[in-house]
Parts: sequence; structure tokens; C-alpha cells
Amino acid sequence: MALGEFDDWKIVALAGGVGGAKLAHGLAQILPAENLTVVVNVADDFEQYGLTVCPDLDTVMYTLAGIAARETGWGIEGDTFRCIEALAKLGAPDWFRLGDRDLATHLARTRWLWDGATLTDATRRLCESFEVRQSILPCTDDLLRTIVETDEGDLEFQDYFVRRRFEPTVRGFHLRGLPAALPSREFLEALDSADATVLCPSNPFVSLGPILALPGVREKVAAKAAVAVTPIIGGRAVKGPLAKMFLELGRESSAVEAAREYRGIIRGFLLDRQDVSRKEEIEAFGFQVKIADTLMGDDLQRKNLAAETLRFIRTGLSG
Ligand code: FO1
Repeated sequence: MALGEFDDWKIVALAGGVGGAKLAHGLAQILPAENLTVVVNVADDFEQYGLTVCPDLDTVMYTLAGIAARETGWGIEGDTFRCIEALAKLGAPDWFRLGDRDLATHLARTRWLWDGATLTDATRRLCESFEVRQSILPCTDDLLRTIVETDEGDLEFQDYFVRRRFEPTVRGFHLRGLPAALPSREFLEALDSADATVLCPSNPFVSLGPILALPGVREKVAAKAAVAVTPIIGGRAVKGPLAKMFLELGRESSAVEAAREYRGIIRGFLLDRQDVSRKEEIEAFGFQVKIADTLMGDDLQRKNLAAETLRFIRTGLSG
């Protein structure tokens, strides 16, 4: 790839958990740091031991800092778990595995929030400490929480996802905090100054859904070039419960159904090579479709997919 091919471009990436962080890392490898803003889901944040835990923000931050745990994608590589083990001995909950160094992040953030900082401010301070030069923004500074409606009743997101290992059958979702929650000023400004928006391969219901549900966001994203990268390859989610969610909601688990969620928002969709036979169905939504290798195993695959995504926006989108 030509050095500096995308130097004059400002991109907003919308991201959730591990899949979103990987593409954000690919974009970070090819865009000047000041030209990339990653806007992150906060609807799976929660409070544990009185601490504000923001898993998606931290996953993106640790990934861009190059310190994310390699095997899981979340937490810090090489972290120890002495505090949570001690907490378990005291009878405190240990189902959410917070590492010792990771705990420092939650302690610092919670302290700043108590002192009156916004989540945007706290995230900026953390990014400075971890030497992340790209801008990472929570999508809102207001309370926004995904509630998963299941056959066992309504569950808070991490209760469903980690404590119950996404076993309950999903019936639907709603967001606590809407319609009061607003996109942050910084998020809206980033959208205004961006050339294009990339919807990372994150769960459309529980990762990108909450960001797009904030008042005015859909319209602003749709007003410029926006593309999404498929979160489903060959009917399977690369990670997490998306395929299971589609089936439980009575839908097919496919890239077509994922693309359907972005009607009226995006102009282009990156479809995995494995799913080339579904291309026309996605084009029928009015999208341009680009076939690509969307699995991001290593740093080079992340970078290549990011470059393909930006080239698609630059040369492949009409109108
Ligand atoms: N996911 C798990 O499945 N089990 C965990 O114990 C766990 C701990 C954890 C700690 C810090 C953090 O930032 C993320 C953590 N995650 C854990 C991941 C997280 O719950 C999910 O990846 C996201 O919320 C889904 O996007």
C-alpha cells in the first residue's frame, strides 16, 4: 500500500467489543492518529464493587495501546488476578474477571467521575496515560444500558453475557436511558468533521445498536459515506452471541440479516469472500457490496481489511 494513501482522510469508526477494536487497530495502522476517532458503545458498562467498568471502551483502548490480552481480546496481556481471587475468598462476586492492572483503570476512572469529570474526559485521561494518540470517545456521557429480554426475564447486559454465558434465550432488547441519553458533543463534532464513517464488525443489536439509537446519530451517519464490515462470516459470528441471537429472534444467522440492520444508514457493505453467493440479496437493500477477507487474525489482516474498507469508500461508492 502506498505510504500516506489516506493521509488526508478523517474517519469516524463506530465500535463495540473485540471485533470493533480489531478493525479500529487496523485503521490506526494506516491513518494519521489525529484523523481517526473511534466512538465506542457504553451500553454494556456496569458497576462492580462500586466501580464504573466500561468493557468496550477499555477493549478499544488496550487494543490501540498494544496491550490487550492476546487470547481473549479483552483485559491486559499478562495481567494477574490476585485481587479478584481475594475478593472471591471474601464471598464477593468473581464472575466478571477483573485483572489487577485493569482494576487500576476502573479505580482511576471512577475517582475522576466522582470528582465531576465526564466519561469523555476520563477516557481522554486514560488514553493519555496509555499513550493512545487516536481519539477514543464514549458515544454518550449519559446513562445508557442494554437490557436483554430473555426467557428468564430482563437481564442487564453483563449479567446475560458473562454471568449467564449468553445461555438464556433472547426475546428482544431495549435500552435503559433513552430517550434522555444524548450523543456527546465530541461525538457529534467528530461526525461533522469526518469524511466517512466505518461501522466495525460488531454486534448490530448490542454493540452498534445503542450508538445508532442515540437521537440524531443515524441521520448524521447516513448524511455522509458510511460502510459496514460484516460481523457474520459463513453464518457464524467470529466471536460472541450474534448468531445465536439471530436464531432465537426467529431470523437466519447470516451476513444478509446483519446488513438488513443497517438499512437507511450505510451505502456500502463489506461481505466476506465465503458469503459471495449472498451478494445480490444485500445489493437489494440499495448497498454497494465489496467482497473481502474479513477475518482479522493478526495485525496485518487488520491493516489489510482497514485499507480495503477505506479504498471501498474512496473508489467504490457512488452517490
Ligand atoms: N468477558 C467475559 O466473557 N468474561 C469476563 O470475565 C470478562 C471480564 C472482562 C474484564 C474487563 C473487560 O474490559 C472486559 C471483560 N470481558 C469479559 C469482556 C466483556 O464483557 C465483553 O467483551 C463485552 O462487554 C462485549 O462487548
